[in-house]
Amino acid sequence: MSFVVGIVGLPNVGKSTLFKALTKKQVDIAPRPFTTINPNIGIVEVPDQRLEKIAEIVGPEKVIPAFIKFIDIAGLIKGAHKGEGLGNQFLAEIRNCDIILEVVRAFENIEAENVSGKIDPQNDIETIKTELELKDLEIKERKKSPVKNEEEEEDLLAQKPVIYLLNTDNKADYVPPKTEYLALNLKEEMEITELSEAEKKELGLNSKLDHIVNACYNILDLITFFTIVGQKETRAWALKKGLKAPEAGKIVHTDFKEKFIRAEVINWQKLIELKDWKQAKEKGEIKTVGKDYVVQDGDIVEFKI
Ligand SMILES: Nc1nc2c(ncn2[C@@H]2O[C@H](COP(=O)(O)OP(=O)(O)OP(=O)(O)O)[C@@H](O)[C@H]2O)c(=O)[nH]1
Ligand SMILES: [Mg+2]
Repeated sequence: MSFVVGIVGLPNVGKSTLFKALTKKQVDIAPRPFTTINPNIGIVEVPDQRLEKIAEIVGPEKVIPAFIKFIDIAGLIKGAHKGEGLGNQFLAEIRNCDIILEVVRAFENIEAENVSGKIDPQNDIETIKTELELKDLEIKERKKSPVKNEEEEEDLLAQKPVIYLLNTDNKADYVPPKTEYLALNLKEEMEITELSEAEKKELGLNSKLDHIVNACYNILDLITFFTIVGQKETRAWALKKGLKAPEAGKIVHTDFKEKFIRAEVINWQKLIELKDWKQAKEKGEIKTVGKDYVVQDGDIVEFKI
C-alpha cells in the first residue's frame, strides 16, 4: 500500500521544480505553461531520526525509510472541468491521489508567464477550487443517484485534504492567502538539492523540504512503525492511524495478515534504552499482542505467523 500526494496548481507555478527537488528525478522544467503533460511519478523518503537511532543499535545491512508517492500533475486552468487545456485528463489524475499539495505562485519571473495575470494567491486558490468543485458537480449530475455511498463521497476532488504551498522568491509583493499555508522558495530548494553538504554549510543554506514531507505525512493521518529483520534490514513503515496489527502486517507481507497469530511489540525508545531485543525480552519489556492491538506510532513490531 502506498500513499499518494498529488502536486496540483496552475501552469508555470513551480510544480515540477518542487517534484524534482523532492525526488531528485530529472523532469522537464521550463518557463512555458503546460511543460508537463504526462504526470511524473516518484517516491520520497520520510525523514525519521528514530529509524537512524534504531539502526545504530541493530547495525543492519540495509536501512529502509517509509515513503510517500508524489505525482506531478499537469497545470490546471480556468475551464479545466470542461476540458479546457486537457483539463479533464489532468483532473482524472487527481482522483487517485489521497491528498492534494497545491503549489501557488508568489514569485516574479517575467520569463515564465503568469497565466492568471498577476500574483494573487487567494485568487489562484479559488480558481483551482472552483475547477475541482465544478468537476465534482458534473460527476454527481452524471451519477444522479439519490444515495451516495461513502466511497463515492471519498472520490470527490474538492473533498480531498489540501496543503497550500506558496512558492515565493521573498521579493515579490503579494497579499497572503486567507487559508493556512507553507511558504518556500522552490527554485532555491531545487538548487540546494544539487549542492554538496560542504557547499550547503559554507553558504549557510538549509533545505526546508522535510517540512513539506512531514506536513503530507500528518495530513494523511499516518503513523510509523518499524520492523527489524535480524542484521539484514531495519525498516520504517507508514500506516493509517488506528489500524490493528494484522493490517500493519499486511503492509509488510500479505501472509502476515492472513496467517496472523500474534505480534511482539516494543516502543522504539525502550529498545534503545535496553540496547537489544534479547535483553528486552529477558526483562519482560516485549509485549505479546493479539489481532485487536492498535499499532502505535514508534512501535517496533515482530509479526508471528
Ligand atoms: N524566479 C523563480 N522562478 C521559478 C520558481 N519556481 C519555478 N520557477 C520557474 O518557473 C518556470 C516553471 O516552472 P515549472 O516547475 O516547470 O512549473 P510547473 O508548475 O511544473 O509548470 P507546468 O508543468 O507548465 O504546469 C520555470 O522556468 C522555473 O524555473 C521560483 O521559485 N522563482
Ligand atoms: Mg511541470
